[in-house]
Amino acid sequence: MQDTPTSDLGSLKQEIIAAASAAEDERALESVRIAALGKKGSISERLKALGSMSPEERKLAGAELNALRDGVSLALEARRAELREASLAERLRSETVDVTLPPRPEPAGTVHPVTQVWQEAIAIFADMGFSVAEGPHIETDWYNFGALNIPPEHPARQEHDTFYFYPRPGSNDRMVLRTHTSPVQIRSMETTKPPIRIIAPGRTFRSDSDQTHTPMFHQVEGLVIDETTHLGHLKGTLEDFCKAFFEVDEVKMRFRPSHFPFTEPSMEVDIGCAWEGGELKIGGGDDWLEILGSGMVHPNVIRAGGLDPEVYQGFAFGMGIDRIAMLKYGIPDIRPFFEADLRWLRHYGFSALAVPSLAEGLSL
Ligand code: 2NL
Repeated sequence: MQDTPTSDLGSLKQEIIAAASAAEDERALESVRIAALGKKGSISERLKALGSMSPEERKLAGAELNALRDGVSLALEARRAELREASLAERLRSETVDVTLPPRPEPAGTVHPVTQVWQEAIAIFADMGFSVAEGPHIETDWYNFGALNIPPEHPARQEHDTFYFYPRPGSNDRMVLRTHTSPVQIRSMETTKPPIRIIAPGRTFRSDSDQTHTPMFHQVEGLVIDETTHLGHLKGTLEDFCKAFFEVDEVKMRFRPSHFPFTEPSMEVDIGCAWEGGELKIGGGDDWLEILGSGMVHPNVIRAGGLDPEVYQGFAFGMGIDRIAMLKYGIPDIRPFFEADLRWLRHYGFSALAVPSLAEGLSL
């Protein structure tokens, strides 16, 4: 019941504001706004009716209606802000994300023990200032044997120890699958002016197969060459390596005289160990485990690398990655290393997210 544009303005305002307060979301509130201020809204209709009034009446009624429109607009805007804040609060409450949950799906693969130990060795030697060097798997006779002071009649060169092959049928250019990573160090000597501090981790090949040998296996060799490098440096380096690798504070070591064509003198290195309750404990004890071979680089090998043995000397060492992986992680048989059995990999594998580092731990 609308007699004049300005009748019952007070209750109209109350009605609109009550409807705005009752609106539960922004869509409902928008309907309230349209019903009041839209083209055919209750306030708009009254503003239109001003046209049929006398100028004096219109002046008074216009001021009243404008005040009503402004008041209602402010009230609607305030309610809109209130609803917006409430809906944001509700989203923040209901859409929480627990960032501490593990990723999904669960990681499926594991890091192979060979890869793990390979990376552990790199982490340890890199920390001592060594660089990593790599080279080809297919080598010439010279880089694999000749340059290493291994004479033509040496048993290692025999057909039953070494894989020989001819890249082209009927050709004389016989090649070998490298039997150790030493060729990598020879190549480094040729291209690097001392001081040289490198390790060469990689695949190696020998025609051999039983419980402890596979035709393909992995080695890491090290080479240090400078003008005054001596046996004390060799012993200190290898002692630090053993402590870091086996993650023990003290390790009993024995340097046993041996023979390699490429080193003079040559030593095999044993570490103390003990069997306790069916488990191998490394570091102390009355038993010995051979873990690597080492020595001072033979002058003939320094010369073969293009350096003057009257000026330069150094040490070298080599160890089997697969073998020290078996020792450190208690793996009894080498053959499953290369059988790709998922059950074995799940049992002996490592988390891909735990990258070995001296700061965070080698094997967490
Ligand atoms: C072992 C013994 C060894 C080397 C490897 C080497 C390399 C160059 C010069 C001299 Cl370029 N030596 N390597 C030296 C001593 C021992 O390996 O029993 N490996 C499993």
